[in-house]
Amino acid sequence: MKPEIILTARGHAGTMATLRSEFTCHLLFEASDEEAFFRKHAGAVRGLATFGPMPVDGKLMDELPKLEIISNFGVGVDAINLDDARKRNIIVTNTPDVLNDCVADTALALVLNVLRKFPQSEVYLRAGNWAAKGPYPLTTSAGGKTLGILGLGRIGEAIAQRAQACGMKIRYHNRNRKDVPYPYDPDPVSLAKNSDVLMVVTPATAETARIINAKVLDALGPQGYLVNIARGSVVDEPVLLRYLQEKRIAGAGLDVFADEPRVPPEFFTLDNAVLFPHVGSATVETRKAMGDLQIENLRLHFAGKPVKTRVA
Ligand code: 8YV
Repeated sequence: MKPEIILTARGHAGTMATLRSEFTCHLLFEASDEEAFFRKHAGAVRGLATFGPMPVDGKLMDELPKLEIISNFGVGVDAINLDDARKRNIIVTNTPDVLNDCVADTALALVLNVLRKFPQSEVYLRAGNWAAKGPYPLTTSAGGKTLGILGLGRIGEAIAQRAQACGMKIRYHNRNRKDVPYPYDPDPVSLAKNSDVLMVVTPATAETARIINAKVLDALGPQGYLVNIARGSVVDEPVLLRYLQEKRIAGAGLDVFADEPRVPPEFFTLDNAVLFPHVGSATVETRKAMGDLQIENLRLHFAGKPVKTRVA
């Protein structure tokens, strides 16, 4: 008998095929009547494969009395209430490490694109402006600038390596100082003050909600840039929008937003922002590796073995 699991959203084709071959999968995202869906499957479901921002809280866990494991596709588990899971002895797993390089590539791309305005310069060329109006205006170099990393974990370290290859200097702030060769700042405001580009990599938790606020943006200042590849919730988005409109910071590179996939349309008219549709880990290779790890955790658990990447 294959263990029964619920899938909250559609994974990529390979992940879906493997999940379906090893487990009896119930597809929540295809259910037209969620109540009826839960009535039908709740009694037998032992696992939840989660994808994306759908909240998984105690209420949902209580609807699934046999739930043993929540296996998330992605490193960020902010959509899952970890306290509620812990209280119910439900294991939560995620997919760390396999996405570090890809997300760090995206972070560096945002730094370069926002400083050098490559996307805007391409639009300029395609509009025929090069020949008509002359060269694209000069932009800002990355080399020699300081990148302040808020949340120097495994992804942050991969970003630091790449940024150093571009000649950038690194500083950081974490709750606890680390044994790394980079200068430490005791809080986000000091980090912003000492940085040309503030890179937000910190996980989204109750403590980090809107940690990037007016004070931090004031410290970053009119020559400073913000890059966010973490979660939209760590930034006070309306304040950021206003600071970009009023040029109170120089620019922003954003891969994440507060209410994805909805992005406030006021962002679309900004010349000093580069906006990506949450593509941090979105390559075929990385998404496959993430799916494989998500499945491996389910497989190990249902074989009675310890999972590979349990969330602490
Ligand atoms: C994915 C992510 O876009 O790992 C994460 O936390 O944000 C991304 O890699 C997301 O998990 C897709 O569901």
